[in-house]
Amino acid sequence: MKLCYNALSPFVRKVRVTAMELNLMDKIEIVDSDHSDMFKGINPANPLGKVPSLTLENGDVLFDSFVICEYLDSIGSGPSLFPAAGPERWQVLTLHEMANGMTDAAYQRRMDSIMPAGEGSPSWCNRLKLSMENCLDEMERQAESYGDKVNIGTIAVGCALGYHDFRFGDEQWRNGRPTLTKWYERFAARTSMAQTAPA
Ligand SMILES: N[C@@H](CCC(=O)N[C@@H](CS)C(=O)NCC(=O)O)C(=O)O
Repeated sequence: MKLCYNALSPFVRKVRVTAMELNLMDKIEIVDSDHSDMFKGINPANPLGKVPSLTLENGDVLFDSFVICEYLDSIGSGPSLFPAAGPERWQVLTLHEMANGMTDAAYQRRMDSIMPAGEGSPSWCNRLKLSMENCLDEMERQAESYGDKVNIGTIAVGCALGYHDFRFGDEQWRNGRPTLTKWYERFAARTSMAQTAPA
């Protein structure tokens, strides 16, 4: 399988963490994305122009990161990262969606900051920042319940916080969020997280 990839993308990171937790990395070939023209998109295999995408042996192309993670879960060894049924499934998928949405808001803010002069929107970026802060507050309320769970929800939270540190480290999300801080310290030390951290 070929994973179209970018070393700094938090969405690609989520896929790599998932693949490592499921012992699948040796079945995945990494293909670099195309950065020749960011305005045409960085991945020709995906009509949206985004990474990640996963090209299967039969030529089928999967995206986005959530679909790829669920596919990997269906073929991996190791405990499933997607609860099969019942309330736990919906809790984990909703947690994934919150963390992924926070990552998406952070990514949009980052893109806005590198747009040509005059093309950004400070008021829209403030809205995105508020959404990120609300998600962090909700994560702080929930963090006790994350415990040592490794599932697609907690992986997405780990990648969201890692991306926050990477792009918005000066905003210091740890301030006033001791439970989340403690949880993240442990989670970020997992081999899958440590080996995929953006440099
Ligand atoms: N919802 C998508 C988001 C993917 C995404 O936004 N990827 C960014 C990199 S972090 C990208 O490829 N951006 C390039 C572009 O939009 O041209 C997913 O979960 O895979």
